Amino acid sequence: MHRTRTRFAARVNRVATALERRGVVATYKLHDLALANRAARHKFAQEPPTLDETQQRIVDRLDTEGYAVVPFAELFADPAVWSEVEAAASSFVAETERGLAAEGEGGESALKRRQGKEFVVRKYAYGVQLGLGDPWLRLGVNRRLLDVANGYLGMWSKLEYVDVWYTPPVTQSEGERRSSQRWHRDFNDRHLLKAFVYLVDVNEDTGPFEYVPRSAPGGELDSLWPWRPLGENYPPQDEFVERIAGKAVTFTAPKATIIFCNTSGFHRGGFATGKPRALATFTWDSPASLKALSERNFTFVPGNGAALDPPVRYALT
Ligand SMILES: O=C(O)CCC(=O)C(=O)O
Repeated sequence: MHRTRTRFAARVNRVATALERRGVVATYKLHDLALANRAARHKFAQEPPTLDETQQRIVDRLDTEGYAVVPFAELFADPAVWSEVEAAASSFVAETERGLAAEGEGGESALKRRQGKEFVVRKYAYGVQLGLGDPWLRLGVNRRLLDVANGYLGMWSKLEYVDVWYTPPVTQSEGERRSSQRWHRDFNDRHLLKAFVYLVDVNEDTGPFEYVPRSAPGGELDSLWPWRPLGENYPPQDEFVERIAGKAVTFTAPKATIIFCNTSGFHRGGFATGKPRALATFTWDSPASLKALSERNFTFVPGNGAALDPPVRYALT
């Protein structure tokens, strides 16, 4: 009796989960084709960003390869922008290293980690309230970046994620790559752009980001374990490595480099073996993603009522 009931419950659960998955996929497709993304594309067509030569070069490269790399100073001519980023990065790194030292001595810390990705210490993780007084949020909607995101996605995008990550080198006992250190496609959206801003020099033993060019939807490698809403996004790693046969690019680069990437294509990173890695990361995606597939990691708290540029307001709300 107990076995029968248990089997029945498991079946109900499976059916419910399958129905729920189908609902999520249908909602995503509907918003992509007809509702939210259509409105976002219309806004973009009515008020497209004016890109300068550097921004246009980034968008063109994203269009063909799915990634683009640019020194921070090339996109932000005003050195004060980097100074502010550097100061905020130093205090996050110092705070994190104090917390890690305390943990090493058996003490407690307030460091933020996520289950399954404990190897990364995060400044914000999820559920944080941010206003434009926050330097990282301000950077995520700075028009130098936001206009690239919107120009590439061909719509007014949503800023979905903003955070700063510190990845200490793996210990001997951790050994193997886990989670996003393995090759995968991001689940969030097919209309997806991430930026990684390196806050330290990143070489082979600092856990560089890696990417397979042209593997995002629309690229010539998109049929390789293709992106699907709620699809299987971690392929068998051995087979994957055999099939991409040296096509991946490894982003070793100095501090103050920005890597833009459509991470619905294949990527991995953060497997630091020698030195800690620190970076800021931003995700812009389509409103359809927020309706069905993803969750923002922050809530925007408007400030003193100063008017925001329409694309900035759209990105934050
Ligand atoms: O940490 C990295 O370099 C990779 C991160 C990643 O896989 C992601 O943000 O989707």
